[in-house]
Amino acid sequence: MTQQTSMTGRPVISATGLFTPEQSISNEELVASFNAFVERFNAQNADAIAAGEVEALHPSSVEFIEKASGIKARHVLSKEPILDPAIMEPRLEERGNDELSQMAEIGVAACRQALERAGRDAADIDAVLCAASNMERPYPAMAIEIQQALGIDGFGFDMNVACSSATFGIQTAADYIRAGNAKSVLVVSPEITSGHLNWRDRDSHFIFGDVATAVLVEDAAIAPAEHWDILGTKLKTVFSNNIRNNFGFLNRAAPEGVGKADKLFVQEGRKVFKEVVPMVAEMIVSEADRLGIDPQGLRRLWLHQANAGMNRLIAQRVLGHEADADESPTVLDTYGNTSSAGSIIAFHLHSEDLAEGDTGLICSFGAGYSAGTVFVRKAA
Ligand code: CO8
Repeated sequence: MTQQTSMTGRPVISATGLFTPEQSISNEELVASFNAFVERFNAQNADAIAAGEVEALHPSSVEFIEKASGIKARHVLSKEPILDPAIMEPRLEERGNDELSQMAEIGVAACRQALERAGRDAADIDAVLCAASNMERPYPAMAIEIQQALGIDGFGFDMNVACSSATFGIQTAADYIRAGNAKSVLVVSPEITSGHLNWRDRDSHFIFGDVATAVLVEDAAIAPAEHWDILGTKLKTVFSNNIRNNFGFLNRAAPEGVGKADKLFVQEGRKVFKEVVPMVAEMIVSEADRLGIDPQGLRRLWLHQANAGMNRLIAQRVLGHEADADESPTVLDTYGNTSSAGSIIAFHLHSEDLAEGDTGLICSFGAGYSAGTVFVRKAA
């Protein structure tokens, strides 16, 4: 699905917002907790392991995590229980129907910052799209709760495209503006990934972190002077079993599967790496070509934050040389993989220094597979 700017409205990014949980887990803390769990498991199952009936678990390592992924720490909403070898899950108290839900609360915080940065009042917003990997409940939609909390008169709905939710949300918002159906749309991505990460899985326990981002997409006609023109957006999905999460409302109809590992995040990380890098690099270059943009002239790439090695390879294929931290900034070291929020955090934290006329790319990729590109140019 590809759209070009129409005669009706010209979409721009007016501002972004970021909510970062106060608590953070370092690799050292994470590995100490994981290895305590492994020791406990192996001790408790010593006889079965010796008899060959149960496989011994292997310890994790700080060096492996940093070398394989570039991740050094991740923010979370609920640190203590995640690090408790007897729990290894977040604990977030159930909230009543009259209270803001967890996702709405952090989403609202990110939205408020985006509105403030744009000098925009909630009353001016037409729509809220909650675009994230997981929703706290099926209904009312998270977007409607966020809309209500902010006092927005209009409409909202949820959309889930895993790691690409935010870029899919930006294109959807841009399409409303191109079609003249809205002038100001909030795309909010509250990602509480700690809820669906298997903290007992050595292959993936280090990957994810919690965060919320917001992107205010508006018609250029009403946007603040300082904004980013959206030059073009493109979305792509290709089915893959290499990243799965089989959690869903029909699980109770198959009780034998409830609580199994496939109801959390599982992936074949190596295959994802090999298949997604060429797919995304090719997509970026061909979309740049369609828009008449020289990919090698891109001032900055705000890539999805899953793996430092993936980003190094993608940036090299797009720019034609090894990218430095200025050309392809990373937030993986402190945030980990925050699913759809990753490229938006990178944009939020590393875009103010660019000059008028500079062109850059926000790009997501992940489960589905799904990928999205948003080419932007600084207007002022
Ligand atoms: N400590 C020590 N050793 C380890 C560990 C560990 N923690 N884990 C694995 N090893 C070992 C393995 O056993 C293996 O040993 P051996 O060679 O003896 O078999 C060795 O290290 C190498 O393992 P891998 O081949 O798995 O390691 P890689 O170098 O491939 O690195 C990565 C693993 C980091 C996972 C890497 O493959 C990667 O990042 N791939 C890309 C993943 C990616 O982009 N995924 C996107 C998914 S995100 C997404 O779409 C969002 C979904 C929605 C989120 C939902 C919320 C949770």
